Amino acid sequence: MSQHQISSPNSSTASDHIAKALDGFAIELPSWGFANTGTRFGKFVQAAAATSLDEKFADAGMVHRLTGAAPTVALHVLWDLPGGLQDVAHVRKLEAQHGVRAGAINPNLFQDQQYKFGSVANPDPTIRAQAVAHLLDSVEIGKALGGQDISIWLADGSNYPGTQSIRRRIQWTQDALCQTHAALAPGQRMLVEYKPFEPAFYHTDVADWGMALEFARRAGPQAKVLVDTGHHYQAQNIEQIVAWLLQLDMLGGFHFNDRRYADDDLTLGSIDPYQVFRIFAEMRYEAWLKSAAPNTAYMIDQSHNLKPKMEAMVQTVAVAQELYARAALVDQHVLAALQDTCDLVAAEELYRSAFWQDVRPLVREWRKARGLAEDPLAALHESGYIAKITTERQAKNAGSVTAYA
Ligand code: RM4
Ligand code: MN
Ligand code: MN
Repeated sequence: MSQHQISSPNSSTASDHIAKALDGFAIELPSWGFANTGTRFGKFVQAAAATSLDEKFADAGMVHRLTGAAPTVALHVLWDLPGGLQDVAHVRKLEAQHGVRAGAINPNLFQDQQYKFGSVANPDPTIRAQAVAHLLDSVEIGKALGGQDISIWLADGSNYPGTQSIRRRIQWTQDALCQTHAALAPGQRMLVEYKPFEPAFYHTDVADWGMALEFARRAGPQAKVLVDTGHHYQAQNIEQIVAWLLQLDMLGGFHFNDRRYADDDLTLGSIDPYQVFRIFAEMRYEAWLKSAAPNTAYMIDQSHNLKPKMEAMVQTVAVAQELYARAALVDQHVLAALQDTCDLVAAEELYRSAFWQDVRPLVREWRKARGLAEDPLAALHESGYIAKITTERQAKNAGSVTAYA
């Protein structure tokens, strides 16, 4: 045992740490998480799912009112703004009406028929140009709505060896990202997301953080990397990637979800809460080091096929708050000292104890002090909101599937 004090912080300190951390914690909701989605095998329609952008905003507003931590909604251009810039005025109205703002703008380069063999990396220059035009439209939408991020995920890749030139596709992808970056306004950012496989099953053009990092760096200073927690191979040490990207000032944002196998879109922390804690602990370390929270967007990217949407979203935000609160309990000063003296067991115990602390009573206290529902899930049930939207939407939902996230 070291000479350092490693007992868990006394409860008033813990409650202060947690209150301060939660005051600064916000996580973005995905518009597509409120709509009916499915797997490639089937779509199970939910009577209460949102059937329009208005309903997505209404749902997001409700989640924010219940949790106090979800002030923005990520939008998917094709699903939410099919009219492009013309839809911006409507979004503005919804923002005012529901008390949540538009967040990251997600171009959609994976659904239209012309993208069968790729979008920005399609061998056909006409299709590449269409893809770039959509990226540029998305940048303009972002400017009009005033959000910070254009969040780019490319489904491009190939299914069989030898069928596509990996090398030429690198160049095409780079060209598109450079053109997009050139259109950004000051203060706007472009996030490059990576994913190892699916829908492409042999090679994916932006398959891992190294590729995303290189693409972002070559595109320009306003391009950063987006880490989707579900987009890694099984044994990948995700917090190490997070640490590297923080070290390089290249971590633009997260898409949070959990998984057991691949891109499963499960609820954050449902399979491995310690993984989420470890990621948040790296974020807290960065904030401690620089005395300021990094400009990294926390976003949810989950689309629940079986769980009811509203309940799952409220649960996710609450879980994120709890795990972030636990990470805030790591005493960075003491931990750094223990690391310096290679006091392995004490360092690990300090880290682990923060994870194992049940912060729920303190999070409740914080909610109460901020005038929020102490138990957001219970408050959702008691509010009658679910019953109301089920009645309003069930006829519209019968048989319809609006998106395929
Ligand atoms: C992808 C990726 C993107 C998301 C789509 C719907 O797997 O995670 O971020 O926009 O799904
Ligand atoms: Mn994602
Ligand atoms: Mn995904």
